[in-house]
This record gives sequence, C-alpha cells and structure tokens, in this order.
Amino acid sequence: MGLTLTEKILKAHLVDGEMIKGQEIGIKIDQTLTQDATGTMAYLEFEAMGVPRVKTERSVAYIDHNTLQSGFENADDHRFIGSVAKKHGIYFSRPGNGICHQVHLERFGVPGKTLIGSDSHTPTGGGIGMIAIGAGGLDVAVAMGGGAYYITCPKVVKVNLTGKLSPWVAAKDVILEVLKRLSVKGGVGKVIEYCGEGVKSLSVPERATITNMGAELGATTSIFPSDEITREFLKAQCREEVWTALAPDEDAVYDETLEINLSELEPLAACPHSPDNIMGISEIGSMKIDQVCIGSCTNSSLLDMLKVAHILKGKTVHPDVSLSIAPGSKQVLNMLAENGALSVLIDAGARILESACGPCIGMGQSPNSKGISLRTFNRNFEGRSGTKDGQIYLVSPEVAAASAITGVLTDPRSLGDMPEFKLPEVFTINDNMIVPPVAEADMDSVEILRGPNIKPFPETAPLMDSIEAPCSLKVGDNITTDHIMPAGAKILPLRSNIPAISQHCFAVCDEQFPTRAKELGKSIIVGGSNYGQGSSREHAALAPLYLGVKAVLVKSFARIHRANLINAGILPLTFVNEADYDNIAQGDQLVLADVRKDVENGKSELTIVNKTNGKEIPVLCELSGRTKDIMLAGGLLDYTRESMK
Ligand code: MIC
Ligand code: SF4
Repeated sequence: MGLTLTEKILKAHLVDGEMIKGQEIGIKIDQTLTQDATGTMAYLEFEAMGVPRVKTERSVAYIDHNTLQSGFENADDHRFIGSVAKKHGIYFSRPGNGICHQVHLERFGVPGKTLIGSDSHTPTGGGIGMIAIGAGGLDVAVAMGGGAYYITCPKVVKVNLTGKLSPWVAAKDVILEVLKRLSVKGGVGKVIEYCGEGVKSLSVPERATITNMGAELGATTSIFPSDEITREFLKAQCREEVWTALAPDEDAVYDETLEINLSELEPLAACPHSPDNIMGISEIGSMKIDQVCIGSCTNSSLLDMLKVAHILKGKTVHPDVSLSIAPGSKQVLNMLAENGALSVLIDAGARILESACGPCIGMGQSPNSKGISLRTFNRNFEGRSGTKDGQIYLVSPEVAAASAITGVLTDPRSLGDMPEFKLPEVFTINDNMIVPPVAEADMDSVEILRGPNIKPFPETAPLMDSIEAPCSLKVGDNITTDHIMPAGAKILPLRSNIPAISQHCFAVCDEQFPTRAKELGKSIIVGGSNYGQGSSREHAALAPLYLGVKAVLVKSFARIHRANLINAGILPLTFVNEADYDNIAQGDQLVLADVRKDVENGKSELTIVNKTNGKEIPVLCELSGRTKDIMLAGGLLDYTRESMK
C-alpha cells in the first residue's frame, strides 16, 4: 500500500511509537522556530532544562510580534532572546527582518524536514513540502534540547486540486473555500495534503498562504509536494541545493478526499467573528468599509505586494478608508523599494508599517468603533483587533486593495484584465539582520541579558490525590486562546511575567475571573466544543495554572491547547455525554475523587460528582504513557527534569 507524503516524512522521522492513526507518536525534529511573544518563555524553559547547545539542525529565534516598544518590556525581551540565541546555538532574526513564517520560508525551510515552532502558523513551511507544526513553547524547548515531539498519528485528508484560478481569484480564496467546507474544527487530528493537477498552477507563496491558514482548520498541519516550482523558488532564494523532489506514492491511500476545482472558485471573505464564516464577495455586496490592512504571515509575500501595487497604481485611497500595508520581510520591503512598487504604495496613500505582525496581533491599527475592517490576515476573532465591536472580514490582497480605492467591498474581477504576476528569477538576498550564534567554545563569554519584567515559570505541583474544587468559569463553544489569554499592545508586553499577565485571563468573557479564581485557590473551568482553538500561546495554560485551575472539562479540545494544558500540569477532561454540560453551573462544587490513583492505573473513564446538584458526570481523561507521566509529575518541565536525572 502506497504512502501519502505526510506518512513518508513522519515515518522517516519516527523515534517513538507506531504509525497507527489515532495513537501517539514521537518524531525527531530537524528545525525549530520561536517568535518573541512566546519565545521568552520558551527560552526560560530551555534554560531550565540545562542543555548547553541546541541539538537541532537549525533553530531560529525571530522578533516580529512585540515590536511596539511603548515601555522597556518588549525591548528587554528582544535583548534576552538575542543573548540566549547567541549563547546556545540559535540564529537570531532581528526586529525589522520580518515575520517568522515568511522569513523562514525564504531563508531556512527545507523540503522533507520537520519543523516545530512556538506559533500556530508554523505550517506555512508546508508550502515547500515540510512537515511544519505549531506547538507550545515547552515542546519547542524540549525539541531544541534534542527531545522528540509528540503528536497523535494523524489522518491524512487529500485535497485534490483541479483546474486553474480565474483572474483575480487568489490562493486566499482556496483556503477560505476549504474552511467553508471543513469548519474551524474540521481539521483536528488531520494533516491536509494538497495534490492533483491544480498544484502545478500555484507558486510557492500561494501554496504557503494555503498551508498557513490551514491552522484555522485546527489541523495538525498542511503540506504541498516539493516539485519544480519549489525548486525554482529555492533557486531564486539561492538555496537550490536544499531542494529534493517529494510526492505521495501513486497508490497512496487517504482517509478523506476533498475535490476543489480552482476554476470554479470566486473571491470570498470570512465574515465576523470566525475564519469559517464564509460568504462570497458578490453575495455580501458593496458594503461601506472603514479600514483595510494588508500583510500578516498569510499574505505579505512579494507576489501579494506586487498585485496590491498594480491595483493601487495611480489611484488614491478612498477618503473614508485608512489603508495600512506591512510587507512580510525585509527582503520583500527591499525588493519593493528597488523595483519602485513601494513608491506606488506610498503615492496612493498607504500607511507603510514595519515588516512585522503589527495589526494582526492587535499591535496598533485597531479600527474605529464598530469599524468595518478588511484584512488579509488569518484570524478575525472577536476583540483580537483591539476594538471590541470591530467587524473584521478576512479577504485576499486583491479584494483588499480594490476595496481600499472604492471605499466599499469590491469584487476585484471588476478591475478588468489581470496581468501575469511572476516571481523574480533571483530574490535580493541580504541576511545581515540574521545573527549567527557564537561557536560552542566561546559560549561562556556571552552574558544573558535579563530585564526586570522577566519573571520565572509559575510554580507547579504533582497531580493531587483528589480534586475537590468549584467551577470558577463556564464558557461556550469555540473559545479561542484570544479569549483565554488576550493579546494586543497593552497585554503582550506582559508575556514574560505570568503573575501580571494572569490578571487579564479571560478578560473578553468575564473580567472578574482572575480575582475570583485566585480567591478560590483551586478551581475547574467548564467549556464547550473546540475549546482553545487558535494560537499556540502556552500562556493560555500558564495563566490558568498560576490562578489555581486544576482541570478543564469541555466537550472537545483544540490540539495545541490540550497539549499546553498537559504540559502545564492541568488535567484535560472531556464529557462522555455532551448533554452533561448542562448539569454544571458556574459556582457548583465538583469532586474528582482518587484521580491520581486512577491516572496512575491508566483508567480513562472517571466520574465527577457535582456536590451542588448531586449529579454524577462521567468524564474521559485520555492520557497515554508519556502524557500520563507528565500529568503525574506536574507538567512537562518537571517531567523532563526528572527524566534527565
Ligand atoms: C497568533 O496569531 O495568534 C499568534 C500571536 O501568532 C500566536 C502566538 C502567540 O500568541 O504569541 C499563534 O498563532 O500561535
Ligand atoms: Fe504574526 Fe498574525 Fe501570523 Fe500570528 S497570525 S504569526 S500574529 S502575522
């Protein structure tokens, strides 16, 4: 029986377990990446493990998220990460060099290699045939130390692409179509593999847009084959030597298949407040807009920017619209400057932002009250833009640019003929903002620079014998990590200070939660399905840990967040009968008797007694050998320390 491309790469990296779908496997990790908002914590964890030099083939630390320096905190974090990188064998991409995923694709990614990153959009690397997965900071720290990375052996979904995109229809519309069909939880436990004739018509940046936003499906990752188009891209980046041809076997067997005829697609938008709330641009109609933001790791490549410049050429941004543009990397910005496209953008009235995440993570450019904002980004969760009642629509750069001129949502197909946009034969290469680490022999000469905002990892404790605690919070379905641990310009500077950032935990849902949870001492959170979707931020587990949360009981979890809870020593539980969700109210006193003994014995069906209403609620506690030991030890850090003894 032939193998899918996913299975081939996973098999070649398998170091623990068997390739049986649904079972836990450990894979060797070739490359890691971190960004600054998750990086400080990841490097504190790496330091705590006591490994002197990273054991991966390539590890890179990027500064791209917290680049708004309205106080000393972010700048201190940058210095800390830079010094750790220099000492421990990690390449350091300085602020200004670009968004981690864009730069990694350009300068470091290698087809067929495994990459984990402390950012959920790490699957961007799937655009050149990598198995690239988003993970919590602790998992990345362990991988840097040479440890395996554990995932559930995924099902593989084939997306069979046929036809060719029509003029002004974009790669963004492909992934929005997949989201429309599969929803934000449709990818959980799966890898999305793109195949078929249509693949050949998509350039690497287009493929990367699709794999990047596969994160919004909840998928483990997404991947394209590595073919001649991949070779041309790497050659243009002067890295042809890392190319290898990679494809699934002819007779590969897939768990599911999705057919997409590219020729039939039309421009789409993800409407507020979920990336799977999809409508056609023509269906929404010519809605008046207030803001347009172009950029983010989904749509900030040179190709995207050239299309935008073509549309804006000789025009002026509509008087009622604010247009911001953040090119994805220094390479992109530099090439726009060299070929004159930058002055086209400036001429049209675009507000040019530095090459960083910026508005995507609420670092500036929050829209006006009730403002309608078109963004080429990947997430439109409520409040993420920094304006609680902002109405965010996710669209392609083509739709964004066309609408910025007219002031209303505009179908770019009304622009007439589309010229052919081609990638350059050679990109402008200048890696002067990537600092290599010092040689191992010199590492003692590097001083680690710590700022006063950098506080240690919160205290952990081994799993308790029994948990008797009230339900401190009850929430509904599709709770994102942006609900649990909001980001934005005001809160992000606290990422290295768990006691301080915890004060904002669940601020979007219930501002009283942090005080209440702290007063209760220990508590349990109850939620609906797809709990913890979205980002990889382990702060969404570390803040509840600090606030005394011992267990989270939900209908279902998103992958990375569940792993982060286990890594933080918080018990992840699911309802056996979803209807029991109604049998718990906020404030009810819950008892999970003898839980430590049950976990030790590998018992997965446990019972929670609701002492307030007398109901007995069966719950699942699905932990494998390794995750069981992590829970018993009180989290991954304690487990790793113990296993290193
Ligand atoms: C995001 O897009 O939500 C982020 C900010 O990049 C996060 C990481 C973080 O919270 O630091 C992600 O996607 O993992
Ligand atoms: Fe940065 Fe936004 Fe991409 Fe997250 S989704 S890495 S915040 S650009």
